[in-house]
Amino acid sequence: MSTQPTVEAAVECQFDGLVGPSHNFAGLAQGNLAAQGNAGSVSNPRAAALHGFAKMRAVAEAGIPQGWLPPPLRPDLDFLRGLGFAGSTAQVLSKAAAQAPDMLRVAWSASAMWVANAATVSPAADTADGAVHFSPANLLSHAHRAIEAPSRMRHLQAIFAGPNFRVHPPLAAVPELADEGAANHTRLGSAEQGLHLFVYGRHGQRFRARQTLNASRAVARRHGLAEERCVYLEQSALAIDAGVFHNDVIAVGHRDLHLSHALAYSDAQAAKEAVFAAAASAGLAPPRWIVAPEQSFGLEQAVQSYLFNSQLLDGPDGQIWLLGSDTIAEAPGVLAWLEGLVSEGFLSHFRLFDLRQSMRNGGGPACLRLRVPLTAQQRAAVLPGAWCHPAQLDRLEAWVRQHYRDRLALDDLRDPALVEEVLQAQQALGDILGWPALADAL
Ligand code: SUG
Repeated sequence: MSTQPTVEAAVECQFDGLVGPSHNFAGLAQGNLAAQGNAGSVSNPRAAALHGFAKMRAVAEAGIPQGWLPPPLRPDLDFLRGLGFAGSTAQVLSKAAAQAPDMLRVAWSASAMWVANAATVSPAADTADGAVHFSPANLLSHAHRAIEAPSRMRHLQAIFAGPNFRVHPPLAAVPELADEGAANHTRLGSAEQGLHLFVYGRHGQRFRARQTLNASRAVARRHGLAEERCVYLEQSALAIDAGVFHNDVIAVGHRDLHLSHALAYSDAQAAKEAVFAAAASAGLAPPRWIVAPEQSFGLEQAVQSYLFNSQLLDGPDGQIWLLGSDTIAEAPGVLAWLEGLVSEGFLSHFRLFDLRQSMRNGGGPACLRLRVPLTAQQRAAVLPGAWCHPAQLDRLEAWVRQHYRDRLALDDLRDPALVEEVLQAQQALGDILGWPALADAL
């Protein structure tokens, strides 16, 4: 169903992924140096979730509409049963642990917390039918991420229901259409007019690219974006090999500001020219395109600090501020460059947060949020429980303190008691969200 294009300006809302109770370090993500380096270490799901709330609270307190997206129920027992592990839950877990321990870890992964990979979102102002479009990512590059797609689609359908929204199915799960969602997409421009930067990759020498050009083009097409407003940029294979598994590890943009490292794109000059040409033909002002030169810091420091995985947010003064990971403070060259952005007036200020539980799996501030531009009318149509007003955040925090462990080792994943614990938590979470079907919606 379509609505007339709206003239009311949308505000960019932030929807953060709630860290699931089975947050663990399984080393499943190829090309993600942090995840690989921390494989097998003991995680703290409770701290991970509480870190996330501190970030959400700060954003909400800054006057930015903040929402949350629930984790899917883990383990994905249907996935394990589909692999031929039969019997009771305890039997499925023990057989999988003995015969396919990697698949047991896949089934338990809490990777859905990184909702920048949940979907690509297009605001109503940019779509042909005037609806807000969502394409859940098929996350085909990894089994532990691909199993997120069906539940993600159902969660989005429940939270963004009705004629204002159009939630598509994920693209077909074939390698040619591998799609990792908004982590490889940036919208520049104003609330009324946007330019869409889609970034795809080619395999590096060391690591595979995760996003295909075909997928990006298909998402733009099915969302009804004007062709001349879409630019397709190739990620540099050098960056992929240095641990830039998604483009949001090396570039970030908001409104008219785009920050990237000199080695982000395969041809930096051509990328800039393509964006400027598209802006000119769309009648948009050229963006402020700021590139960190290699002399300031290299790819290694960019990846370790996760500077470009920061959130760029609107301040009350109309200026943009940056919310980053506190690992930035450990990289002097990166910090100095960031301070330069403030002194030169590109940013009003920055704030750094401890997100180390997520960071140890390669997920920074920007990975943890999905940007959804919404008008007031569209915001009113969102499932109310998905908004983070202070009382809702208090409820969620109390829920985490009641249900989450502060220590999870990979060995715990064979424990049937954990399955029961997580199921109870999910049932309670469905009530908090106002969508009791959550616990059944695998
Ligand atoms: O897909 N880590 C995620 C991190 C995703 C970060 N998202 C963005 N950059 N937008 C990934 O690599 C680690 C799970 C593990 O290894 O157990 C993981 O999946």
